[in-house]
Amino acid sequence: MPSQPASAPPDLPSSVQIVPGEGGLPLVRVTGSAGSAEVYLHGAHVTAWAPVGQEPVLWLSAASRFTDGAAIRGGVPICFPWFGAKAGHPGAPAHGFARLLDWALVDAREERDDVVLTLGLADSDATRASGWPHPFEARYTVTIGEHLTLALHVTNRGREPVQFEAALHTYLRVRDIRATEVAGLQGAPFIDQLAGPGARPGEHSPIRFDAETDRAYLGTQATTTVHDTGARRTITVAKDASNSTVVWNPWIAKAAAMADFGNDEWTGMLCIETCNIRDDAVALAPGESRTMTAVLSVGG
Ligand code: TA6
Repeated sequence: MPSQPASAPPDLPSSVQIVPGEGGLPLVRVTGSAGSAEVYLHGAHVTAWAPVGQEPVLWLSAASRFTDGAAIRGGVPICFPWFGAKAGHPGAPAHGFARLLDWALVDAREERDDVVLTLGLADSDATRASGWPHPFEARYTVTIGEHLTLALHVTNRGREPVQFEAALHTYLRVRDIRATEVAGLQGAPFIDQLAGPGARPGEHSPIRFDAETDRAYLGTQATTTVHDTGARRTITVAKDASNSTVVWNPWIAKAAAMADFGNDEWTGMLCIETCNIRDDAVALAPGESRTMTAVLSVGG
């Protein structure tokens, strides 16, 4: 998909550099006093984050593509303005166009121990060509430090009401998914995306993994805690203005079926996705905005 017109990058603080990344794609490299990160303008895609003193928190496939028209495999893909396949548009890209387009770096600044990047995307011939004709403006604020805060702010710039889905499709690194437990979603009903429509009743125990797992929890604002027992650490994903959480691990067969996913990489990752999808899709009146936020933290 053609890129958005590049805008002049802002003045950059010394903690921020724009360098050629994988595939020659522009990469914003952040080395802050409390944490470091890498963000590609392609998809406004955060591909790495680590608080100072911590192992990397995000997972990135060694087989990922870094080319126009393809999503980076890992990090935090932005799924917008739809999640999964676009109903009635078999040719539309899965998970929307936001992760396939170049975003503009609108601002970069230091705020105490954090570095705050703001990236922007607006409607264009490319977005309208994907079967979503709506004027919009998106701002994505990435705050890098002891925590990683991701805030997706969408404004309806059209004269008609609009409805959209959004997901911060976060790939977390874990030592071994088979020794990992997810707490916080107990009791929340979920749709098992592998078993077709219809919500399953909530479960009373934390989630453990022994097969491909693809669950959409709807109507929940809960913080999710990943207990990575192999690494003896926890990763929490708190959220604001998000009513859905997706939990996904492809396991063996699905991993082997993806060209941009190493056959053995499934053991080292888990997606905890901060979303508004399906019944939780967002409706905006003309001129109205909504911000969905995820906050990632690492604990002992
Ligand atoms: O969020 C889970 C999911 O919808 C899975 O069904 C799987 O398709 C995954 O997203 C990855 O999708 P992608 O289009 O990035 O390959």
